[in-house]
Amino acid sequence: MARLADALLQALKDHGAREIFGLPGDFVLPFFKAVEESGILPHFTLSHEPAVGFAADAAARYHLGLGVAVVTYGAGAFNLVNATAGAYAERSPVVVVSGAPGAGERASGFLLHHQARSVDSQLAVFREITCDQAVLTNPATAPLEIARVLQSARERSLPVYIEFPRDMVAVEVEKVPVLPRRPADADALNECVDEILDRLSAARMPAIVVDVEVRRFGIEAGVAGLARKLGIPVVTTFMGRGLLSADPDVVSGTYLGAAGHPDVTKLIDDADALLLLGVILSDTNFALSKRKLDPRRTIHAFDRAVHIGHHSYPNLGLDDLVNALVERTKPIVAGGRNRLQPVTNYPRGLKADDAPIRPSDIATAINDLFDRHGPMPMTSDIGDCLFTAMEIENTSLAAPGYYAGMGFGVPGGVGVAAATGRRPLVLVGDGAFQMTGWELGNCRRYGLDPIVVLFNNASWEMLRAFQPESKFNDLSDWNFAAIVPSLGGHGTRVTTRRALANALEDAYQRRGQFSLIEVMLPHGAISDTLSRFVSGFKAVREGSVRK
Ligand code: S1T
Ligand code: MG
Repeated sequence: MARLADALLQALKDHGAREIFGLPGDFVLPFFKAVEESGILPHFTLSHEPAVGFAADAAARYHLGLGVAVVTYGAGAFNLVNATAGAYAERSPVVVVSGAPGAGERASGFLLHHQARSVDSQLAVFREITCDQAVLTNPATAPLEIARVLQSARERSLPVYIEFPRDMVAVEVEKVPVLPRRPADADALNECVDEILDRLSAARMPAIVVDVEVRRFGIEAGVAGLARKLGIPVVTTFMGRGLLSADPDVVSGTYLGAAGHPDVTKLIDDADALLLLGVILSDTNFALSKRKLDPRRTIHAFDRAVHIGHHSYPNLGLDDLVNALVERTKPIVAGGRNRLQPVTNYPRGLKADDAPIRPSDIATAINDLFDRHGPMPMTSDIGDCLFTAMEIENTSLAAPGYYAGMGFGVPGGVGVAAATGRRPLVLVGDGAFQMTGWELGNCRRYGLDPIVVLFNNASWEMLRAFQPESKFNDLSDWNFAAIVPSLGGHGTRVTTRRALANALEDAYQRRGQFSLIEVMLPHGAISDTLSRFVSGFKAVREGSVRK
């Protein structure tokens, strides 16, 4: 027997959580006390709940365990809705633990502070954006409910919701078990593998596309091995950028349709069989395709199902599928078909002169930095910084490439630093920095020293690219580098390529405090990738409006 709070914390740890991100409030104070005093998991508090959610999400994306976000009822949890929605969209297993009113308060007859409509409005909202929920009101059933919910998070790699009434913290409960993994049906798996291998071997120009589920289920090495055995090239989606970064020999690049490297686009658009592993079929991933995805040439494994042509295999985990494919595939023999071809060349050798900085100069400078010192884990916000990231070598990256919600980059980087002990490089635009950049002030407390590259164009430039006539996209110059010392960091504002290269090297050498490099971009300067993406997107949109 243990107190429910300790049982939950131990269960989180047993299911792969490594740390807790949170922001307390009165409804969750007793649970937070248990977090602090039990020491079962280390905890990090941040300044605003969206950042708590982004940090937990990015931590999970990096360490492949569970991310945990602990917040108070109502005002806290509703602030976490957008980050949880993003985690759902991008398949990140974040466990939301929210404090809640106790049984006595519920029956008091008063409206409770932080209550929106009914006491259970919050639960109703989170039902929509999590894959499983538990409200811990019954000590007899709580352990099994927690076990089920945490298993759902792991099995589906999606967020879950646990509501913890504040009068339940000290009730005694049984230990929370770890439920056994549900194995795939062996016959179904065999038949599915046969069918996939038949289709791939009959194809002349097959290709593999990978997206985030491949990472979430820890099978990047398996997929790389499969690609080598089959001799089939691998391409990541936009959302899947950074996958298989340890296996550069198998990754041809990132598919961006009309906005991407033409050879990579050709590999996918001309393929006569496509194996889509863990791929989110979203507009950001596929809207710029010349060809619609044809079910007859597509094998799509996603969300525990495999769709081949016009039929489906339910309840097949992606990890089971890939492991079985690897096991059943014979390595290609010398002289056999091997179409592996890393085709993308990333820019290197920045000319360190007094010319103004363009976004692709930042990519070049970062490639040079990584060549000198080895790659750093990256997070990026949405904005031209993420399109510029496509010009950086395929290194590990966490970014909202599908959901496209701003504000992820900085708190995501703080989360990665806290959770992994590694030093991240964060890419962020000035608009997104206005949302969550403040969170850098928490680095000092925890001894974190990320490097932040801020793309300051004094503009919502991505919006301007879509709608150039609107003046509301002009932002003012906040002079972010000057704010940074008061947050405990080191700030440098750079306007030339020489200063950029120097600032990156200095930041790399400076340990013990965060560094912010505020890169001043000339008016209207956008990356080539974003420019191609916007014209492609407009063409698709106009085409579909006309239809
Ligand atoms: N609010 C939130 C939370 N997420 C969003 N994606 C948006 C609004 C809409 C939006 C964009 S891109 C963008 C906005 C406001 C401008 C981003 O500005 P900044 O960070 O400075 O980057 P850059 O100047 O490189 O564009 C999306 C995609 O619709
Ligand atoms: Mg901007």
